[in-house]
Amino acid sequence: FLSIGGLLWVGTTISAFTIPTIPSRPATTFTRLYDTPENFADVATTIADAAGALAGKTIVVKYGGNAMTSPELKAGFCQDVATLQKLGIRVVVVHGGGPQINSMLEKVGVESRFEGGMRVSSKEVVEVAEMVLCGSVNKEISSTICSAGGKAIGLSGRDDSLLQCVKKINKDGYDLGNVGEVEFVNTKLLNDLLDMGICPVVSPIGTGIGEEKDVAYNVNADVAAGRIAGELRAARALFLTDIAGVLDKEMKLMPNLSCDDIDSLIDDETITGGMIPKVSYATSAVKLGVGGAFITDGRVPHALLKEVLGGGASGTGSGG
Ligand code: X2W
Repeated sequence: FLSIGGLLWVGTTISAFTIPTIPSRPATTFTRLYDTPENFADVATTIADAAGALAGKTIVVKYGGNAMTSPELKAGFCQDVATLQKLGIRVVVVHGGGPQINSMLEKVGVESRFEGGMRVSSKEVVEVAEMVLCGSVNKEISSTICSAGGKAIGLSGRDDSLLQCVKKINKDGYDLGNVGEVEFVNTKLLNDLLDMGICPVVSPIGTGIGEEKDVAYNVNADVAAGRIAGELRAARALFLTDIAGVLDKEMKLMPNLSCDDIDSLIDDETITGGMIPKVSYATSAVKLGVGGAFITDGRVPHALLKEVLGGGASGTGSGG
């Protein structure tokens, strides 16, 4: 046969072929990974053990709006999700977007306020929340995970009745409007996607039940994540936020909390505002059988990977 450039001449047919090349990198810029950290073997072993323990298992990650502040953090988070997927860990992302909803409400001149960590939600507020969460925030996260080499699909809690809600009745008596309490989670949909190697990226807008099935509910993203983790009996629930973890009254981190500690910490106002739903629903997830729930500082670059593979929690953990 005759070979000219990239064409291989065989008999009467010409077919394209590629000449195998060995990729070369200039010695000055290329360092073998194992030449870099002195404790490479320790690092590799820690990562392998953590990944091995979670391979084939499900983790639910709440990605809060306050942890999405910079494009670098967002890209790092999505890259971490893709990396965990490559290691065979089944990842569900439940995102928030409180600050993003605030700025859109401001733009359109609609007022809103929070009570006990929940946004009081008129129909108008829910419309804006749905537009922001299911539109720009959700699609940006799912597409960035895909461009980082992962597989993700963005879903609203209204898609295939994923998050079925009733109106949340506030124990202090004020009307929260269309804020949803999640009654049922369509775990089959999530498990089917996970079985296909896809990461569901869920925005916390829920659907009503029965006669109310056309009603949209605004669900606090911590509530949605805690309920999803609990119903999936996930190995772990992680809440990425903009604080080091749960702090005591002297603003010192409480690294471990048991489910029994929570009520008294809320009653004596150590835990307040937006930390209340986070801690309460992390606790109920653990009570439903989730292996452990962790509240972590999402402002740390690659917080997710560090938390899952880094050999220990950095924020507040409960249950394992
Ligand atoms: C939240 C949903 C978004 C959310 C809201 O309207 O802000 C309720 O409070 P973060 O970023 O996790 O705070 N819904 C009822 O929870 O976002």
